Amino acid sequence: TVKGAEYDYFKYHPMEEISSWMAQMVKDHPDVVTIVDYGQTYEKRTISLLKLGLESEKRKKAIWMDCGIHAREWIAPAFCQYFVKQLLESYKTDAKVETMMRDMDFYVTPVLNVDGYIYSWKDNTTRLWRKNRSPGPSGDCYGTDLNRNFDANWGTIGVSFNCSSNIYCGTQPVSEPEAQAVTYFVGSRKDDILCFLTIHSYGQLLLVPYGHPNFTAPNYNELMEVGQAAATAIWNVHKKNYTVGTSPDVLYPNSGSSRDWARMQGIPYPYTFELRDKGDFGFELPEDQIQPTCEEAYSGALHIITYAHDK
Ligand code: ING
Ligand code: ZN
Repeated sequence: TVKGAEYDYFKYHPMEEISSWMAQMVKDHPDVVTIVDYGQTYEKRTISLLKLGLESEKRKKAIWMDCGIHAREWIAPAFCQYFVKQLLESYKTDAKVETMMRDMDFYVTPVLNVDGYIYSWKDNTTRLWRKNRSPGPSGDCYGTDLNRNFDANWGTIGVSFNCSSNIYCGTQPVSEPEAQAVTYFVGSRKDDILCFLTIHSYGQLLLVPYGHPNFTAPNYNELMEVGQAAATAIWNVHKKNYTVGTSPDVLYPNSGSSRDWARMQGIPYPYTFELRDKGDFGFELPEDQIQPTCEEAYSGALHIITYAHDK
């Protein structure tokens, strides 16, 4: 296994390397980092997150971040790992990050859709797999879109009931074990979680709830303002433009997303990040763009997290 200091954050890594990196983070920072196993995939693999935080007398708030809900979006797991590395490197010298690590726990899932991620690494023909790997009702097709499977206006718009579709929403809300794991873990901590940041690619977007055009988040204006400020923070790093809005306003509507579910649970600041690029390389973002993409996205995420902490 690779020591934390030797890990190459600016390459894509297969699942086994990400798993041993997680274990290494705990070894390197035993007082700050723990691993929490909080679910199982359809193929019975463990779903794990890293919990980062400093001890506090007070009841802590929390930040949720998940990456790799969609298998082919490889830049997302790379970002979650960079995010962890940056927090761990900066809290000792950056008083603001230290305070936030005292007041809040950071729950970071580098790869949520573990089965799908492993499948996307199998060969050239599976590289662009998106969904999980559970078989459909008649066993003739595979995969549910986990970001259409959450209990948020499930099955009403921007989904397919055909299991060969990339936006197949499953047989019922939260039919999939990966969605169940998030629903249970986040649901049982919803009063403490301030931000729910779910990381995708591509498109350079910051999406706010809701994906269904008939509903508006109670703090929609605030979400838009904070999102715009985060987009400015992103722009300031490498001059990349990120568009802020709801999915129906920016692209097209959808239902059953984890972000919408989080807002319906009362979590005040849920955002979907769509990282680089805008389609030149799409899901196959070259490795030389991992570092700048992570740098700018870190700046945007930290802006949202700081706002939520300070409010
Ligand atoms: N995009 C997300 C998806 O679940 C989304 C979010 C929804 C974007 C609707 C735009 C419109 O489809 C990706 N890239 O997975
Ligand atoms: Zn996605």
